[in-house]
Amino acid sequence: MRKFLSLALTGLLIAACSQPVPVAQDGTDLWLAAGRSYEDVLASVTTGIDPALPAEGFHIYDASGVRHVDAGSEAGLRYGIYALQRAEVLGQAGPGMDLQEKPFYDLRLLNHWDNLDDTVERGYAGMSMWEWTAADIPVERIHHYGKLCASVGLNGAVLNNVNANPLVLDAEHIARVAKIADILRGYGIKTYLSIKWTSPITLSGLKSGDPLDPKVRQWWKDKAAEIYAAIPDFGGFLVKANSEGQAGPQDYGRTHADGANMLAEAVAPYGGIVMWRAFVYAPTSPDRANQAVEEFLPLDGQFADNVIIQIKNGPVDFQPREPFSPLFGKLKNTKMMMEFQVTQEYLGFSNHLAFHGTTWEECLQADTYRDGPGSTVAKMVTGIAGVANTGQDSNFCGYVFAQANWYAYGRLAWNPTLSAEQIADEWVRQTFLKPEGMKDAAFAKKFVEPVKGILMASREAVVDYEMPLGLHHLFGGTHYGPAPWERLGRPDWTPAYYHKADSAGIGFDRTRAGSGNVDQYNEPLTSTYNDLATCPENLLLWFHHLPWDYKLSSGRDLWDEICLHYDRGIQTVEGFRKTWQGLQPYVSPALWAETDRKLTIQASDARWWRDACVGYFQTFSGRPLPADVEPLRTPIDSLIYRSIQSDRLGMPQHDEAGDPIILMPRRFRRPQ
Ligand code: GCW
Repeated sequence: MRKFLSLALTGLLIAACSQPVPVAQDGTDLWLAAGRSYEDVLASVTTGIDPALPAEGFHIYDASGVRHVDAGSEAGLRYGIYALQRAEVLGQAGPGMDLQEKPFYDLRLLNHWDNLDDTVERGYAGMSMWEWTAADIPVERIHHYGKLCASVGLNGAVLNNVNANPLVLDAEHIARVAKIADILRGYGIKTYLSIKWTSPITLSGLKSGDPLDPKVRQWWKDKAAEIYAAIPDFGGFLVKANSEGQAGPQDYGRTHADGANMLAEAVAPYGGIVMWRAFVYAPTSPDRANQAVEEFLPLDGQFADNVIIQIKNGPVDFQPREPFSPLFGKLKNTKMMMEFQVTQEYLGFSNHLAFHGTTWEECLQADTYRDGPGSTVAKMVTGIAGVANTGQDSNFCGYVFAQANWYAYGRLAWNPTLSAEQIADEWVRQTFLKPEGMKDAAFAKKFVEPVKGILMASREAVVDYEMPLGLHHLFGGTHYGPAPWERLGRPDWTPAYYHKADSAGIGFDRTRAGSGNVDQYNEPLTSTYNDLATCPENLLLWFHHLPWDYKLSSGRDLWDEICLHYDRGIQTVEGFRKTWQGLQPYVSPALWAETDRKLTIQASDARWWRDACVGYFQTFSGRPLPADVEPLRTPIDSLIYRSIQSDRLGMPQHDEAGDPIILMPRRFRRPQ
């Protein structure tokens, strides 16, 4: 008996000892958490600058038992060392390693929508990471940011919001920006600024902003000289003009080309560029999705060489799913640049787990057919920008899984042909430390694979519970929660403009019989989208207005299918929660608890979305929910016209249980 007991105890002890012990981490290292430090990797190799290599390219190889990293420049060398560090973590740096790379795009930028009062437009990770209002710049954080950008190959940062404050160009701010640029330069990052069109008027009292007025032209030339005196390698300007109330050349009867070329002339002597945004739309247009092509196609070929048109991935505005912007397939004699949104303005802020690797892969790989088959969006653009999700939070992004989008963006900017799955794999292995006492293979199987599974399914889950089958822009004012009922105010800012639900059906008719948006695409896409038989189902209601009983490929009615998608979104997030519960033994308690809370919120928000959208659309369809979906949690009468309580900075509030704190409609609220 005694012998049996001692054997059993030994067994228990062995079992206890082989339990993985999670390593404590708080997410502040982001994806540089695992592996050797940059300095250690650098010290362990022989480096050399080889002018024959591309400027930002590198070559890692072994010769006579020595590991070499050669590069075309200091920046290339840095990328090479980080590539080696990553390869080590991924187990791809064994003897005989031979890796030669160069970036696909020369321009790989982050756009910070940071305001000079330190608020961040669509920022969900605290106030501006540049700390504009503080006495001095946050040196340490900027170094950290520089390392993170360099580690994924990003080489440019626009520091301020496209809704720009003219004061960013006054002497005091230029001096401050120069200090930031001095740090970023050390990481191969160029500094850029967004400008306000009316700056000459506000800053120097000029009477006009007419781009053909010699005084205005001279003002910008002088301003460029002043900036370049302080920042010799300044990158140039990003411009939002004649868009959402911002002034622009059209106010003076001039074109986008007149405006962009004037600025281009001012920065050209210094090698600067102008990134001119194509995000323009007027409330009077019957289809917002048509307007970029309508405004920019007639100007094709009229832009100066150092102007690049920056185009959002979709024709409306960073929705959970949009087709690619047709402009990518139309401009032939104008440089184009991609604008992705890393910050999750429409995908649950920093509360929802929504990995954009798949969103961007879908867009970059889409075929525009501009120059025949194989004219992918990735090949049409010559640069890439991502609206950053960074803030003062110690982990930069609000929480650990939001960092995956910064990482994915950087990796795709370096190589747009990488797969989302590979990027997800890399990010998980670099970000989460393997528990002590756990074998690599066990970690891969028990942790990396399931987390990768969550990442890969996450964006589609958001599409399902927010706006499936091509529905879009069903948001309330803050762009967090659902408000399909909203129809007051500027029409193209209301959900009703986009879903067009009525008793006959739902969806935006962009066919030839409708807004004609399909004609902005090249064949065969025009026909594919126009024809119901070939239109991809995930874009069905983007391009078509269909009756509730329209039969889908599943054999089910549209109404049932809509309900099933919303339900699937909820169930997928419930699946993420369950998976995450099971991963607790492998993750730092801090990171585990943070993500657990976020997933709880996400699951509750998913139900709120479903209740609001299905409940509201049901008032038109008049049909019951299909039998196999979860019943609505809250009846539509208790949700309609209601929104979530938000804090001063617009961050949504949830209660202890993770449920959204829903406010009574304004007119029902008691007077204070
Ligand atoms: O997505 C919309 C946002 C605005 C933003 C604008 C833009 C910076 O809601 O906050 O303004 O697009 O991209 O200019």
